[in-house]
Amino acid sequence: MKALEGVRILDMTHVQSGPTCTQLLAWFGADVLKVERPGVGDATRGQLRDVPDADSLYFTMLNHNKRSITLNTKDEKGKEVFTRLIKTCDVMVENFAPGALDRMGFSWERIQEINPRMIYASVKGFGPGPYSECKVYENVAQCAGGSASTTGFLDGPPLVTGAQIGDSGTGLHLALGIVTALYQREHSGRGQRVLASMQDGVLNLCRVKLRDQQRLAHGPLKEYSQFGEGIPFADATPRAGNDSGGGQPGRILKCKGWETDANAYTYFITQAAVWEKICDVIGHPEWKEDPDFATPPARLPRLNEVFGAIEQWTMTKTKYEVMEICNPLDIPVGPILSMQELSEEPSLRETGTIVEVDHPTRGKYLTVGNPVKLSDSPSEVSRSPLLGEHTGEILQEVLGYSAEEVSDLRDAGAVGREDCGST
Ligand code: CAO
Repeated sequence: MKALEGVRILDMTHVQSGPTCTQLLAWFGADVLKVERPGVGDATRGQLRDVPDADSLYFTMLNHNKRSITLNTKDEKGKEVFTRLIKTCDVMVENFAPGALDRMGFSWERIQEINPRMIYASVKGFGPGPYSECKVYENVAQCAGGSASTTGFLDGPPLVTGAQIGDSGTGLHLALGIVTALYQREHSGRGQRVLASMQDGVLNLCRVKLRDQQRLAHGPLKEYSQFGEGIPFADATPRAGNDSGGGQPGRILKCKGWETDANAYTYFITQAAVWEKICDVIGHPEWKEDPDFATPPARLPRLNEVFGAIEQWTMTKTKYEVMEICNPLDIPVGPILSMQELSEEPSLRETGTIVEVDHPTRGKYLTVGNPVKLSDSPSEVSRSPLLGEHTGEILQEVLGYSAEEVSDLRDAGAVGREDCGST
């Protein structure tokens, strides 16, 4: 048994945020039925293609362990099929532009009429308010959720981060909302509406910056490098480069080979508890007793000097040597790992965090597996479905249509011709 076995998901998601959520639910064992427009499908199937005529990595890496049915939900016969899917499923997930499901004729009220136990979960760019009707993509969410204004260097423009905190981050939030609603349904017997907005999701992940916004009212942020550099703080939480966000100052420092290797760097944290060991390692044992360096408050105005000295040491070592020396001493450091290094890391393959998948039209490729490991519900990654691959199977086995009825639906254009399958 998988944790979510028996839970059936009506997956109306596309692009990244919604598909991340339903992929997670599929990894936990839910039966995810991905509904796609006949002949078109999720737009990401054709975006950033690297292999001609094969589903893109963008699509495959977000849609593992799902079944695909092509269905025109704007066609009258298609709507009948869609209604039967709503009756049969436990959860419906969508991330269309605001109002798309209502325009199809499936408002929350209508969905409740069809299936009062249905959990109807949505990702939207913004929650209720002035921007609720806006279409939103990843970087817009990063900007609107506070991430961009607090990322980058003080003397540079706002920056977006490569981590997809707006899309995949909100997908994670939504998945939590869905399983929580499923749990409540055990007691209430009723479904409910679940909304995760991308702005809310990003802001939730940026909460330490909202913390700092309020601390600013009580004085400068002493752990920010600009404090030691004598640069006054303005009214809003500033960009802090690679400064550590917590109370233990840290920075990215050069390592041996940095001149030619873009990732020959380490993150180094001067945790107070191991300060004396750091002094010994970097060859400054005198700092242990020096009142200018011996205590965390004394060091805060001198972080440039402190990290300058540590970098003189890290530049004599590779990022892996820094790790090997510091780890046994409990000094928190971390190498800057490239995607190439991560994809070749054996331990990540062993845990299923990175897996190789075979696909009938594109061949073998790497993807991330489930980042959340359950001891009683291990996740196996199976390839993403071809467009409409399971249309016939879902219509007959899940919804109980006869082979003849399936042919009629196909001839009427309510479902796609891609399916073939058992029909
Ligand atoms: N049959 C018939 N019609 C279908 C269908 C089906 N199976 N599936 C989708 N459609 C229709 C929808 O009904 C909608 O039609 P209308 O505009 O006439 O109502 C249309 O296809 C697609 O809707 P969309 O506006 O959502 O698509 P888009 O490409 O223009 O916008 C996006 C994409 C992501 C900007 C928008 O969906 C959005 O803002 N979503 C919410 C926020 C979000 O999730 N963003 C993250 C995306 S990942 O970066």
